[in-house]
Amino acid sequence: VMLERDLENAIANGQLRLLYQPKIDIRSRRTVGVEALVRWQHPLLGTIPPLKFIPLAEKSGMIVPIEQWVLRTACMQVKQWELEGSEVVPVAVNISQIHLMKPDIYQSIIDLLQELDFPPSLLELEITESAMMHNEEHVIRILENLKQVGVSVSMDDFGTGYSSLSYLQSLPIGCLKIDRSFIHKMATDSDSRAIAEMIISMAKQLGLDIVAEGVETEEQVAMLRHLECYNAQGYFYSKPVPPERALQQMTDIP
Ligand code: G
Ligand code: G
Ligand code: MN
Ligand code: NA
Repeated sequence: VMLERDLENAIANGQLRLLYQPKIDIRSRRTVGVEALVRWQHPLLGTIPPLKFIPLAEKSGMIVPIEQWVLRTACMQVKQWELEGSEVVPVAVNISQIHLMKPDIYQSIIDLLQELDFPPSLLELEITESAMMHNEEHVIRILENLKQVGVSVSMDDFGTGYSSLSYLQSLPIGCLKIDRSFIHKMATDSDSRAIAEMIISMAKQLGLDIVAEGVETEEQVAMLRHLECYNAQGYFYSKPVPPERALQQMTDIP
């Protein structure tokens, strides 16, 4: 309860910050996008990870203002990086199911993009497979509207949510992110490798981009290359880092 009250003031008190994890093209090793990940700097408890406070925020409804803050901050950061001489790459923001279900989510994103004069094509939303499976009509309508204006949507943690193939086909998404559990076990477990392989070939058939999550080893990179999955995210390349470090990674020639 105390933590919940603290969370209500976290935005106003400037206690939230964003880290950015690059998405890498494994062929060129260049950053092709970044994912914004929120952290809560609690004055007494130190850094509280999202796995602890996101569920709390979802229960209290605080998740909506938090993710609005994340969206605004991430878009402003991209403009800032551009001012600092970086090539711009799209920024991805995680959107929770609670937020996705808000009737006005589309309009609030449009309003923000207009206010910041931010190119919609540089914003990507990551929505978990399970979050997309509630109120399918609403989800499809929102995603279609977003696609119309150029905001792209990725399905996060794909492979863990049991969505049907026909639903997947009906969703206007641009990208599947293969859940890191499959990538983690890929080298040692032939079933996980088979699942990853199947997801990759299915994504290709459906014309979807694909990102492998949680890539930690050279061996996994080699397997992904063999499967012709060229986008990866994970500790092998970089953990989530502060904006200055992310800028460095984007401007470094690998
Ligand atoms: O960064 P870290 O590995 O600690 O993130 C843990 C989980 O928290 C991940 O599943 C990530 O998607 C989620 N997360 C991070 N930032 C946000 C956010 O702004 N909104 C939502 N819904 N989830 C987030
Ligand atoms: O659920 P989502 O994909 O949004 O979670 C992203 C989080 O996953 C990141 O914030 C990060 O902390 C975590 N993560 C990123 N790369 C790796 C990795 O290589 N290994 C593990 N175990 N976790 C990772
Ligand atoms: Mn994500
Ligand atoms: Na994920």
